[in-house]
Amino acid sequence: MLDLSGQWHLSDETGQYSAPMSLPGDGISALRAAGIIPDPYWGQNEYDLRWISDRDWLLTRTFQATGRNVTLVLSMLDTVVDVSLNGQTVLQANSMFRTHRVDVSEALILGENVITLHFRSAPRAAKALADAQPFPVPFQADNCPIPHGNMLRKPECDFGWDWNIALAPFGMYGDIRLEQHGPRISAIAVAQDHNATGATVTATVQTEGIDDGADLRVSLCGQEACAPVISNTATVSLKFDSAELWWPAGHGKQALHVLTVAVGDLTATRRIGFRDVQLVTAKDETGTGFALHVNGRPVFVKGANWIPADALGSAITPDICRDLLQSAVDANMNMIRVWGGGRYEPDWFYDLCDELGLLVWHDFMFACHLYPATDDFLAAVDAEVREQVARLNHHACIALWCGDNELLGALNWYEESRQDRDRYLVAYDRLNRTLEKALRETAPHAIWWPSSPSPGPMSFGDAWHDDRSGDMHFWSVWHEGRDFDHYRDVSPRFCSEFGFQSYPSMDVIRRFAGPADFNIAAPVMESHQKNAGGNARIAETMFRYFRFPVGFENFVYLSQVQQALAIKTAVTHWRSLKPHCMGALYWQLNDTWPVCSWSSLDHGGGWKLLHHVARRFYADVIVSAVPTADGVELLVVNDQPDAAQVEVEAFAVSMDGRMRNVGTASVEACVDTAISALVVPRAALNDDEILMFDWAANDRPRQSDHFAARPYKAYKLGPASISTEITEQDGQYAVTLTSAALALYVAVEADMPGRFSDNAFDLLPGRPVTIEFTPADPSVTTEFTIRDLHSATHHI
Ligand code: BMA
Repeated sequence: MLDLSGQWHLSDETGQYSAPMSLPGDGISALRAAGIIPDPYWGQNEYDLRWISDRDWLLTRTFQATGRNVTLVLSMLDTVVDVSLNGQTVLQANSMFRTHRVDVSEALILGENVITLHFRSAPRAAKALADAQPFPVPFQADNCPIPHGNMLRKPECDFGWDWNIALAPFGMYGDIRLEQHGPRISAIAVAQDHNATGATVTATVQTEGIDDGADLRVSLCGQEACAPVISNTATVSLKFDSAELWWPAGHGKQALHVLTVAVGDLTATRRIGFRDVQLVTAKDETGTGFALHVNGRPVFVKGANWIPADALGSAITPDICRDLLQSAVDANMNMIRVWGGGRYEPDWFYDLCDELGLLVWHDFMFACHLYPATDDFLAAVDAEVREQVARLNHHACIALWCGDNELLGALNWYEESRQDRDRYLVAYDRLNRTLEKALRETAPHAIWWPSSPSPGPMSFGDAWHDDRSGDMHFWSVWHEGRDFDHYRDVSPRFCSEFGFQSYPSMDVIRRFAGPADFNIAAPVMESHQKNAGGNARIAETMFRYFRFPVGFENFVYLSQVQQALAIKTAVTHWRSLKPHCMGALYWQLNDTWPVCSWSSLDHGGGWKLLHHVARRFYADVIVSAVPTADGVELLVVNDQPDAAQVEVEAFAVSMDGRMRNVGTASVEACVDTAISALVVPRAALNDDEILMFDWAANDRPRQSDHFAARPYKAYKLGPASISTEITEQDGQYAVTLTSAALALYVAVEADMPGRFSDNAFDLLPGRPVTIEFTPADPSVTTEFTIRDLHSATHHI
């Protein structure tokens, strides 16, 4: 094996630019590192850097070869690339979603070789393919300033998205190596069958160059079995009477075991977890449910949608992703949805999800556009699905495979498909059948879901508004401007997308804008908002619920408060509908660059206020406040494996912080359904009081929340005069906050990156709260800023 990653030489087609470039990596990051271009994420630099994608780029290096019979292996090659060896073309690649393996023995010479990767301009290649289509295949022009991304098997969001910078980068983010010809284990499919008597694990192994009759051994957890290889395939089953199970986070341990395959001198391993995942779509009086059962236990799915960890491939590292995924688990999530407009992630990403107990809903990589249905396109898709499913399906984390993101809805979004729906529907179905068939043939045990959202197989209703069946994308609050209460008007079976935008935190804004641009109407701020009308929606929503914030920094803070309030409203209500509703995945976990978006994690991994609030609303035991005709009902939701005794206390709290008990309850909270603990009658609260409630389950620490019956702007909050006491030990800070009156959504901000133990909490007089701050760099002194709802919206 000869690893060809490392230093290469980059130049453009005209010879104007040249720079060193390291693989794996992307060309834009290489130009930046060489000082040829400025930071693409700063200010409005994006627009001045689009030229990069409009030309071809060449990457070259030399290497010494000592043997001739070799295969060139390339993965995550982005995207339309002619590969030549000593001037001879050996590969014309056109998919980032395939591994390329080519025999280069003919072109290789003993001694020094020159290898060149000629990256074709993605926009030009996409345009040429669009022109060659038998009929127009429209794409999301509103969100993608670089056209025709739907023609290429490359992350769609590279062409722009309603949260992404549009740079159509190029590069290689996987492996590049030469392998000596010879026998190899090319794929290992692992199927599990669980029943009352135990688990059977079946490994179907594909080989190359292994003689028929060779003995192939599979071992796992101390057991071993063998089978002969016939026509380069062997199937071996192992039966286990008892096995330590893998559970999603919050439900048990993430037990993982190494399965080893050996044949002749070759060995290969896969790490698996014993777990049984079923998608239960039972018909009921409402429609068709959507519930995941893991190891026989219905699991309420809590999580968010995953987009690529950065717009530029060089920045996507295991450390960055580990931090983002760890934050998901720290916020009590048990699933992420790898969204179809991004990419299939490298193996290590799924290893992390296995270890952290994060189930993965995996879309195939199609989103929001219409797509070609030509034979060559479908053949490429078929090969892509077979490869990706074979590579990933053994992972414990993989819960289900979904055909695409929003392709059914997209049929209504374009003039062409509205005019000739039959044609585009047939094309859609050809693509969808190709995906389903390739999945079923590669991994017959895998769970297939046709599209997201979808009412179910062979159902084509409006899963954006009809909540009766399947998974739903509920966007009416953000995209249609409905109020937050509208989240309670729907009862999804499983909401796989819903979101509300906020501004990135100030430390992130400072990474792309100077103080002169700290204004929501400044062109720099508008260029870091990719959803048309997004800033207006944020501001309009503030008018609806809050007094207008004083100054830009308070605007940023309040945008994060209202985002948290929106998503909390949805999740706490939908969790209380369990088991009618069995999952909530908000849009979106992370950001690809510093931008206004629906994310709960800032670019760089910092926690927005929503992420802190998510940790609380995704906790295993919560109390959900739901307004009814006569008051507010407090329902206890318990996602622990067992029933819990939960003590609930409710208070009417006036603006000066005085509390009156308005109800106490002790309930046995079962796991299947929410239990009504209390109804606080409307008359129990005065107009100038809000409802606060706290609860404790089985002697665990008390949690609390509040419910304001009227918009916050209607309450006469007073100055809370919050005082702080800060101590520091070994670079770790403790901040104790004390208030003189009721203080809502108290947020502590640090002037440097780091992690707070909590944020966006309420304070009451006489009840100080201490939170911890772990700075990313403990050697630098941190300054803290305190905000709360009153101080953010009043000059005094
Ligand atoms: C969804 C996603 C994305 C988009 C988001 C916000 O439907 O699938 O396409 O970024 O909405 O508009």
